[in-house]
Amino acid sequence: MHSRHIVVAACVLGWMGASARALGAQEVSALQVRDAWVRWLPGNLPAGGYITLVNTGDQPTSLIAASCPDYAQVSLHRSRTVAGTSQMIAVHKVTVAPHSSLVFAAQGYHLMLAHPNRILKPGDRVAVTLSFAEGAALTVPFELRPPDAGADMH
Ligand SMILES: [Cu+2]
Repeated sequence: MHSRHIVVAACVLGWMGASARALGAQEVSALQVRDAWVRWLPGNLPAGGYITLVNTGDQPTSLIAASCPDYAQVSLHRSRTVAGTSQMIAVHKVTVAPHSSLVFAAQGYHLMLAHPNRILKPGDRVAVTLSFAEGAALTVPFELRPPDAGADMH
């Protein structure tokens, strides 16, 4: 039923020559963001942001950028262990296959939130806008949790 809905939207678009924005909105409806939180660190240290992306659609979807008014810099990172040393590398996109979900923490992905623009503390919420390759964007509240919050804590 869901995929039929997408086809209908695409037909209307072709018909009316409407903007891609409507298509983006349709694709966002196939995408859910869950368990959005930030591991807050003291002393203005960069903080890691974690989400679970759920793609219920028939097409892959890719997160390509994130921004937040409360941090001057937000990047997509992936942690990995190389020769026994944990490293972070910048990634340009995080792709979620159709009908699957991606748990950021479990895959080593995180948003790196650096240079806070205001004093933040655990319990606060920040609004992060996630941008996808299809031209869609989604703004999601992230809850700030203390430094000892586990990655398995949803
Ligand atoms: Cu990082």
